[in-house]
Amino acid sequence: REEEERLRNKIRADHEKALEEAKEKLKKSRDEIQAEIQTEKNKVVQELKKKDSKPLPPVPLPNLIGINSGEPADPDIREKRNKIKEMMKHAWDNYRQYGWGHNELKPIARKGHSTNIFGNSQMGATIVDALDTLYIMGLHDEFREGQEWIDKNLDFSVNSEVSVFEVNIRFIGGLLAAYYLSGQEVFKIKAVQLAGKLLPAFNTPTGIPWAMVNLKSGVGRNWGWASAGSSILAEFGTLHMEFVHLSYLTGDPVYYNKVMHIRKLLQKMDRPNGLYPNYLNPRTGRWGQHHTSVGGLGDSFYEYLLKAWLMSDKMDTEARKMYDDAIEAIEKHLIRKSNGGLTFIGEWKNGHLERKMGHLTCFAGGMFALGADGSRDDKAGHYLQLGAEIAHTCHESYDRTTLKLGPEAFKFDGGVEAVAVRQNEKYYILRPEVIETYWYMWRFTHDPKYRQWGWEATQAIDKYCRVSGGFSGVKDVYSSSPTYDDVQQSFFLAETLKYLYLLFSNDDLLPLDNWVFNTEAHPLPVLHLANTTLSGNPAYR
Ligand code: DMJ
Repeated sequence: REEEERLRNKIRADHEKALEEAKEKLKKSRDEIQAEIQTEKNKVVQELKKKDSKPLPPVPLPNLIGINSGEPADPDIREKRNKIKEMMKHAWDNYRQYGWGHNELKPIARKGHSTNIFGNSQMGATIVDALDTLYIMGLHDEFREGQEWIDKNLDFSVNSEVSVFEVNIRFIGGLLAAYYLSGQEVFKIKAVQLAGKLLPAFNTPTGIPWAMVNLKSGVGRNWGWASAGSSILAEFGTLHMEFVHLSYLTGDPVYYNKVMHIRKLLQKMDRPNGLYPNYLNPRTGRWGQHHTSVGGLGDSFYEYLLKAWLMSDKMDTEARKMYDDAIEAIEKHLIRKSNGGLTFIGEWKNGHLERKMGHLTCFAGGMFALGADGSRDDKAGHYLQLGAEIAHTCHESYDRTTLKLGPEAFKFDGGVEAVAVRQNEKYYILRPEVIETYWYMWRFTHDPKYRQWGWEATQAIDKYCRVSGGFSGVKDVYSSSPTYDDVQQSFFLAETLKYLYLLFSNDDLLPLDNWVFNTEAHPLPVLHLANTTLSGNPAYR
């Protein structure tokens, strides 16, 4: 009897569930239902492909040059480098004490901190992001502590919705760099596990991934704020380096195929004025709002085109061509000189140039310098000069503040030059981009002013952002009594302190002929792919 009753209840519940699901389906628009069907189809195709694809033969580890030392002979430079190492130790020790295992640290409240990009789970973002900086600084005990935590605690089978881009650049990039530097298998294993969890994000009608994915269910979606349900150029366009390395290390072409599919799709699309809009709808494959930026929402897409070429030992000429085309359009439409003679990169919004530059955009100085060699029509001198001009402008944006730290965005309009106008653009959150550009310019020119500017920034960070519980961002760089935002960003350890340290090291530490830095400053070795095929792409043959 009881059994019968149980069965009856189960049947009733199943029916109700099916009815609810049917009702939900009916609420959806035709487009949405079609998109879902297409997504399902794609999933099946992917599964079939997976079964068909034969694993590639294992490849030898690339030659890992310059992973230790870089000790400068000049005692003054050595002292500065030691100071930066001490700052790293202060940031790490406090995170270790008050935020261990959390994603980031609140240095004033002295507790853990997180944001929605990391989902709702404690994934130790600061540990993963900091590992390679600890390694090159010779902080080996700290490195080992981090490794132990990752080995025992870093678990991706969690019901947590994360940003595909952020997890890729910070976690996969961080783990891969830690693997290459230390040779410890655990980092490679974790990187591959995590990458597997990101793959469902690509199950969209176009293969352009969702911005977010739930690590457990694999369900993806886009940010609510993005134009017309779009995915973001700088997000789906900043996966290439890490995914190529994943295919290289595992022999599984699935990662490589995903990013090459994105590239091919972008290549086929019309671009207004030759510019890539920041928004692309993953259901329809159409551009969203025509907004182009070399700062937030666009930035690292351009960076990864150039770096795909460098990382392939300059074999991936398709990527280089896309970079050259994009940069030419950017120079034509977005780069201008202010009345005061400062070169800036504005933003294109629906046919109009906004004369505003973001702190994020300042990375482009380094990118232009890095791309100078090998540029079309042999314009190396021109691009190095452009890099120097952007570095100068960004330095001015620091120098024209009270704290000598740069604002989040600054204008070149109505008599204003390199200064933030709106209150909500006056903050500095320990970002690396300006220092990143100083470092690239230093490597390519050895002009001492870049070390001098880097040292100014170091002192300002130490004076205004250092608190007893770590380092914090500040809310207003024009105020002599700034308030803190109480966040020690993980990229401060991954990038800002690493680029500073490299700026005061010899060039034989992570030489640029052998290493390419991902957008979170995680160094990945150049791959000599001449004898390896990642998926039959002629660029790699
Ligand atoms: C970092 O996560 C990366 O550099 C990214 O490309 C842009 N934003 C932050 C640093 O500002």
